[in-house]
Amino acid sequence: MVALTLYSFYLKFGTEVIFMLMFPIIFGGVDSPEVAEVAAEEEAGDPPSINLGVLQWFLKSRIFMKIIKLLLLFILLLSTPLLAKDYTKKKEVRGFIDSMVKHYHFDRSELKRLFSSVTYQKRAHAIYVPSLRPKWVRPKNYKRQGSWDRYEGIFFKKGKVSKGIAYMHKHRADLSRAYKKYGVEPEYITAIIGIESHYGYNRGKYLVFDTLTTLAFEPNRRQKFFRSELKEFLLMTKREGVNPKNVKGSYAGAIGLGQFMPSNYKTFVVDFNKDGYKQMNNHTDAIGSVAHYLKRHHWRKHQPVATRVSYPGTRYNGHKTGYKYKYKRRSLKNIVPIEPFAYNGKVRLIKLKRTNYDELWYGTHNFYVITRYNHSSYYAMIVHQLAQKIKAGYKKKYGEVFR
Ligand SMILES: [Ca+2]
Repeated sequence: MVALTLYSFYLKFGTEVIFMLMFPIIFGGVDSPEVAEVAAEEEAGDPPSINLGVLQWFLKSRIFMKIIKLLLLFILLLSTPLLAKDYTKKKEVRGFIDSMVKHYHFDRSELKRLFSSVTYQKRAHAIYVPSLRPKWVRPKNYKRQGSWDRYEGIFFKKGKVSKGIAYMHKHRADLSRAYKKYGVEPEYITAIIGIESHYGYNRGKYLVFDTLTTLAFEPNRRQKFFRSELKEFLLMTKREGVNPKNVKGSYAGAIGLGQFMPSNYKTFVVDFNKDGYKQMNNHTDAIGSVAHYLKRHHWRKHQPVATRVSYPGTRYNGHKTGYKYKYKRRSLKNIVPIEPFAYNGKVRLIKLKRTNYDELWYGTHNFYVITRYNHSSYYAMIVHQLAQKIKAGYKKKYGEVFR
């Protein structure tokens, strides 16, 4: 009866609503402490002797709740394939499949099977289609902050530094080997893995295939890019012998400890543990790959990344700031490093907006190299500052920092 009602409801309103309604029931909402307590009491005591009482007892009992849960779970299982969308109905997808078969010798029926059951990824789609995003409501005691204060707050929480020190110590053999081979200092490799995946604790829970298919075939401004990423992803899974439906990543399709997009896989991921596979989910491979990536973007060993500078006033509105513009140091009048800074190359001016003032920094060539990982000055600065904090903490805890 319940099943039938729910099923007709499902036909009318679709699976999302049903799932939302059923979620708390199936996954424990009903077993709140209060309910569990009542159920336990009911089980412990004798059932009431009059008939109506027996019925009430049954309705409140755990057996009844279990039956309900099983029923609901059964319906959910039935409707799961219906949650997925058949992308082979789209002409463009059929064209894509044709091309993968023709140019890269994929098995047509295998691809058809993959594309016939894809869960549309709304969160990924909303990145590129603003109208799909939930409207942001300013919280009641919202504090207006500088953009850097906010950014820093996001990345420096949750034990980022202490976990980084532990990570660097645990993986010191691989980090040292990567340093010797690629010349990238261990604390920078560690910091990137820390920012990208929280040292591997958060590699993303979204199916990469579903995400990339959504972004490649639902209307948005970066469809072309994501079609190419989807192609590279399928090629990667073929090369590495993995099931495309088993790879998880971020809500934008980035994979593993270093969050590489599929197109970066072929060129930059290295088999650093020499087991024959390039795996960004393996710590050794990821450490080697992050170092390799920076090296290939011309990281210079032993050179600084950034230093804080002083300037007259509290807000900087002089030269253009950001990683794209570089200057000879002597052309920057009244801008002076706060600490001694042994670097003769051109510098970028990096402005960090605080609530009441701007911080100004010099960014070097290596600072620019970090922006090749993620095209943002704030990103490169957070990597730099995290690396420096990890290095200082490591030194304090273990004595000298290894190379
Ligand atoms: Ca490997």
